[in-house]
Amino acid sequence: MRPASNIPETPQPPYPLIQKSHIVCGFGRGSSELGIPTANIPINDSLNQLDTGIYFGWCKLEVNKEECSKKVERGDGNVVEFNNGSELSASEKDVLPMVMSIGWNPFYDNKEKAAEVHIMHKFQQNFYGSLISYSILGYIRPELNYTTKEALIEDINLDIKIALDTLKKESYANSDL
Ligand code: ADP
Ligand code: RBF
Ligand code: MG
Repeated sequence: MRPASNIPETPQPPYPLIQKSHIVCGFGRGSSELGIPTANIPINDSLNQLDTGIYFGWCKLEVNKEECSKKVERGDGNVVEFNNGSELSASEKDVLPMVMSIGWNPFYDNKEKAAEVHIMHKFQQNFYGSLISYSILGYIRPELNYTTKEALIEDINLDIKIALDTLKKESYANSDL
């Protein structure tokens, strides 16, 4: 059973936590297995200091002009071409709501810690290699294990609802991005 999320009326320190990173590829499981794509972010010192679990906030994508186009073999064996965000439309570069998972994905028993952002927006194309600025505004719950994939998907959808409901509030509207 997931614990209740006691989200305060306004963001409390250490939030907002603002960072910028580039997007890497993982196993490709988010979209193919769960139908919930996640933009994976390399773990750094400050992400490592956070409790593992599910967070929410805002993010903003940006073309990564420094990066040249490359093809990378993803964890599932598929080769993905990095477009570095060059295909993003103007509205896809707006500030968008997100949920973020940091940890070991107990359901998949990952050997490496991962940080992944699901953006609540339907994108026309992937954006591997682009830059992402994000502002974490709160914590929803710890990572859990599940007996079925459907139960994991259901909980992720509840996280998305909690995030969107909270981000509607005036006190959570400012992304600082
Ligand atoms: P991976 O394991 O490589 O992260 P995913 O299946 O999780 O594979 O897919 C992630 C990729 O899908 C992201 O890097 C991004 O380019 C793209 N993508 C498309 N829509 C979204 C979305 N709404 N949120 C996050 N990433 C998305
Ligand atoms: N994986 C887990 O094993 N347990 C979880 O409780 C869990 N919660 C998640 C919540 C959200 C909002 C998101 C975006 C992902 C979550 N994941 C969780 C990670 C999920 O397993 C991962 O995104 C896929 O394996 C694709 O990498
Ligand atoms: Mg992913």
